[in-house]
Amino acid sequence: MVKIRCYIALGSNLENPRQQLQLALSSLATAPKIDIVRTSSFYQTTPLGPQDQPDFINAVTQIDTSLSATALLMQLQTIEQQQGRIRKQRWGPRIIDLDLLLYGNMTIETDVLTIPHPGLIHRNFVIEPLLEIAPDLILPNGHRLRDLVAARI
Ligand code: ROI
Repeated sequence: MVKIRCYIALGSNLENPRQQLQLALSSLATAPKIDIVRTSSFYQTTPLGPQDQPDFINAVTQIDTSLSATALLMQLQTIEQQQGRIRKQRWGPRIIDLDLLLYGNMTIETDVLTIPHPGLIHRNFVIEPLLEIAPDLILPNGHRLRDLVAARI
């Protein structure tokens, strides 16, 4: 079976964020057709957006999956819902956020999914854990993430 290497960003700043990340990781580990390869350290980060909310805990995990990108996205949303996340308030605090960053070497643009995730190269709370577990990562556009970050003004 063909397995696609993917990266998922995890973030939480409500209701014991470290525990929320652990719970999401164990749900991923037991989900069908998903193998966790490695997971970054947990990072405590100041909120991007409104500052009147708790610090976040962020991490990135690398998985291999035989799920389609859409099926994987649905699985991530199921896990978010299991952990009591109601709806995505933009810029607001959240119990758990699971963002699909990369799906193999593919570029995807549909109504529900943009891959690579548009926030990927702009958000330090994603870049730092991602480079920890994949220091030589090459993006679908052929650029090395590390080089893009180094060139950023
Ligand atoms: N800020 C940080 N530091 N980490 C996040 O995961 C995060 N997620 C968000 C917003 C509210 C934009 N800010 C964040 O959705």
